[in-house]
Amino acid sequence: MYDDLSVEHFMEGLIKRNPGETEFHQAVYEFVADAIPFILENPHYRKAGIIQRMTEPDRTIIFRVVWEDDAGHIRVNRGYRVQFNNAIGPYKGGLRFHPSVNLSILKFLGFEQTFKNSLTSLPMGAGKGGADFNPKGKSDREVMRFCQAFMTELAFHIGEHTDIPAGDIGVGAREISFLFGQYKRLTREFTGVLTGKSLEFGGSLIRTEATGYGNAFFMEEMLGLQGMSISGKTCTVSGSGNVALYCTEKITQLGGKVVTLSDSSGFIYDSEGIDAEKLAYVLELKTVQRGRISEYAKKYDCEYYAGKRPWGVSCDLAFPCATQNELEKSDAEHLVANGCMAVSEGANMPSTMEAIEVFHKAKVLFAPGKASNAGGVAVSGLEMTQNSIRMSWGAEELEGRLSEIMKRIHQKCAEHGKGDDGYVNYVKGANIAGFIKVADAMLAYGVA
Ligand code: NDP
Ligand code: 2IT
Repeated sequence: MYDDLSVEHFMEGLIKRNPGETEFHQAVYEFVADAIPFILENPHYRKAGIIQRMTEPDRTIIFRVVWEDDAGHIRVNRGYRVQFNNAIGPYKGGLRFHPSVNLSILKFLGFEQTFKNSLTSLPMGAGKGGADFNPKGKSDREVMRFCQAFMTELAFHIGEHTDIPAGDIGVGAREISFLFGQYKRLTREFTGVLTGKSLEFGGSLIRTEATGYGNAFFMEEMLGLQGMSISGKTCTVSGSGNVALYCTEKITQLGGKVVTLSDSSGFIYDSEGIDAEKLAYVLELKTVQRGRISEYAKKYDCEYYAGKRPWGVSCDLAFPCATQNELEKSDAEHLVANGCMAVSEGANMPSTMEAIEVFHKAKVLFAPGKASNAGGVAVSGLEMTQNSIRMSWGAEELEGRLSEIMKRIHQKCAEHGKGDDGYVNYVKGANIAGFIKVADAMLAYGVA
């Protein structure tokens, strides 16, 4: 069965077994392109069928979610939890509420989470879940009823020692509160079963900021290795959600200038930079008013490009922080042509494979999300620890730990990804470093 372990042959089989799951195929391909050559050099992994086991989730749970909207209409959505791998800890990963959610997207996210969580050095396995529910335009009460219905089924499958979900696209503090409240009611237990909770009921300081801050820290590390820093650099950021906004905040604190933000309708270009005051406005616009980024352009009298992404804007550094496949080959070519020197992914798999190839060829520093956005789940891990010991750490301590974790992840990637010419292939580094810990744990368990 494992005689021909070539990337092409392996992918052929995977595509056959998972028809139509294009995002999952993409995430696996990006991984096995590095992992298979490494396995061929380390035959004990090959004999144990590790790569075949790692690409098959432990289980996928799919369920009906029924709820009533404000008009009294009965609505039906599909809920999911993909429990991908618990070799190194309980399943851990976010929940996404977005109309595009399907099994392929959640399998790609759960698969990536395996290596991301491994890279954090914390004991966390990998899972991902969500629903094809669209929170946009829904009232708070509708979102509450949906979350309660969703958790009524999900509660059977999760627990503080088995599976600990958190937020992702469309799932923020409001949704986590409704979900946690329902879990608590159903089980009559107060346990740290979700992370990203509010501070009043077991949440951790810095969790909200962690993914975006961590992404900026990772960029600072990549540049540091080359004797450079974020200070004084012009930066493009996509998205205007949790990750994008806190990434913007940290870039600004580190002396960089962020000139773009976006949402699914278009992007704004503010050549003067998005300072702390403007950022406070966007946070309020997005989390309280739940408005569109075009409002920013009206308020601050800058340019708005409907239906476009920000990658044509000239910049030194780029931070894709919205969603998968939002940065394609032609976008990468524009960035390179305009002098962009480094890209750090805040989102999961925002760059297509062809775009990554362009960056690698041009020797642009490129950090894949599984390394550079790991700060979010890392602080989720710290939230779990604080819940277990019934303590809360201060913001300074947590930000210090986050910064240390991002430094260590960077070191591991550099160790496994450095080429003869000194250029670090961070994709390879993250894949190999993330793989080893999970693979060795799986080997230790024997055939299972
Ligand atoms: P939010 O829901 O807070 O924000 C998402 C942002 O991305 C919004 O600006 C949204 O615009 C935009 N967006 C979503 N879908 C699309 C699309 N199809 N096309 C264009 N823009 C889109 O999510 P997060 O900030 O939490 O997540 C952003 C990314 O970061 C995701 O890839 C997520 O998986 C990843 N991530 C998140 C972590 C976290 O801790 N939250 C941790 C690690 C990674 P609009 O409002 O118009 O939809
Ligand atoms: O993609 C991710 O790492 C997240 N959405 C965060 C997961 C978590 O458990 O905090």
